[in-house]
Amino acid sequence: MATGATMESYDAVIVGAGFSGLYMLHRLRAQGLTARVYEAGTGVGGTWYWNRYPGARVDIESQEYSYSFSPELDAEWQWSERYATQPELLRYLNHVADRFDLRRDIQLETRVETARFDEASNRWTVTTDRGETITGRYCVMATGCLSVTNEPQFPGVDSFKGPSWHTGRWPRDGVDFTGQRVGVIGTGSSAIQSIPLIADQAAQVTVFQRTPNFSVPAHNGPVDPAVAKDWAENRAQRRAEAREAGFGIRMVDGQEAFAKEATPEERRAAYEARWAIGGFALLGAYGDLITDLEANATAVEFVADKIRSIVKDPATAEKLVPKTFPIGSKRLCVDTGYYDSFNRDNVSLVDLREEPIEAIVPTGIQTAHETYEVDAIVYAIGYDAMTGALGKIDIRGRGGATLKDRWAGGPGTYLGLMVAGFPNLFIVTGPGSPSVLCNMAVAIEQHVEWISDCIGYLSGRQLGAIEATQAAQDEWVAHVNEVADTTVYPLANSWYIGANIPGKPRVFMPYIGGFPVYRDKCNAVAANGYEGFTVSSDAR
Ligand code: NA7
Repeated sequence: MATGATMESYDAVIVGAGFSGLYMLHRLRAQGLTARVYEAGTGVGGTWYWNRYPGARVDIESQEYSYSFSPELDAEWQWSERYATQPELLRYLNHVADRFDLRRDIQLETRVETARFDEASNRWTVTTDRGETITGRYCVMATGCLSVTNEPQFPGVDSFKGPSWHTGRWPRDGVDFTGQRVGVIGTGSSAIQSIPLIADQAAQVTVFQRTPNFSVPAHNGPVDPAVAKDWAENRAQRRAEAREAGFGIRMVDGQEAFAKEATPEERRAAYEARWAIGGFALLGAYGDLITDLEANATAVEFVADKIRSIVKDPATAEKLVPKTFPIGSKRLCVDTGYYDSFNRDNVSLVDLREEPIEAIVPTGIQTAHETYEVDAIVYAIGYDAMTGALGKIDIRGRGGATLKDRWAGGPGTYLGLMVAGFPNLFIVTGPGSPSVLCNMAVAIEQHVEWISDCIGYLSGRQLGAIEATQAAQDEWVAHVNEVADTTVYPLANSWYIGANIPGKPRVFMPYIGGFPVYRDKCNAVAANGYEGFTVSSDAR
């Protein structure tokens, strides 16, 4: 592995070797371009490399949460479960890296520290924590939406005498909780997936909940042979259906029917049917659930009743019922036995609204009411989402302007793909694109293909740089907000609006106009000679 002061140049530097970076490398190489990928982990896989906590699995059906670009890859890979586990997803991404011979252009255990645009050469100079300096005509940030952990800031956090882990930085060899008293802080998707499994092992689990979340059953299990057969026979069609669905997920494809127009009996039947299917299906029950608060409230009531019927202790059940935000406005959690965990003798719930955490002390977690003694702490407290990873790199564009300063009031992009003042810098699933509100596999493929086509367009015409215009960017940002405001999404204090990170500007980051609408817009922009961008040759 190359270390020390080198100065290599490539067509593209790609940051990150997860779902995005792997496909980006594959596409650019297929175009005859040279690329270098830097990856901080000791292996490829991104999200699925880092998130090894018990129960970590995808919340979209495995068949759909995978690359579609290679029919051969699709045909040879068999998913074992309806919702693949983290180890299986990591095996898949490693298989992709091997199958397409990607590893020779990926440098692991290397973190990119700076990226600077040189206006004279129209190239990016990138430096790493290993002391390397390389240049690339293009720089692609494939850094992930949920890759920078929200670190615990509680007073005394370092004083705890036992082990503690963030779910997003789980040890490779796993953790044995046998006989231990475990405190889990947070009740997002990571906590909801891991609590039932930790409870299977530990002597006692105390769950510290600041805000209850909506969770629906996964009904996970081995892939139904009929589903596998259907996919094998109709794969192209199924993939096309996912790409035409608003969220890039077939089961949440928009319904014509509206909850507000249905009778209570019809609604109950529709919700029951979708609860029985499991996963995000519930949100697809009616077309007005994410746009109309009254309609949304009918689904809230349905799930609240489910929680009350599953959790035997009424006081605990009531604490678990979300009351402060519409269903779906924070990412719906998909669980296996979460609510039922609270019927176990060894699981208890602490409501942080009643007794906030005051400090972490050597023996445990101290709230306003008491000190809960634990042997281990699991911080399931989420991520600095969507902009966190970009904020960790010192990115400087035209005139030496930093991305950090440009985004001080919230991230501005054109189509989530590029930022005015930062020529030739591409972001995969950046803020302002459907990203986390879409099946990430679908969103990533579309972005990678758009970016590689754009790079092909530029190199085919000997053009040196592409840059979003400020006017196009401003218009897009306004549109992203305008669309968000037609939905219930902005009503939640979610990581979609940066509410989980103290001091982060509150801006609704993903684009909720629907994947097909967004894709068509991106395609039209490209077809019109990259409308909203300026393209220029080197000789200026
Ligand atoms: P999330 O969804 O951001 O959940 C984090 C949880 O941690 C959530 O319940 C937070 O409560 C809680 N939290 C965060 N900070 C604190 C502090 N300081 N004190 C107490 N509780 C806190 O992250 P996940 O990892 O579960 O899931 C991320 C995504 O991964 C998920 O949406 C899927 O897409 C997969 P809050 O709600 O902010 O009150």
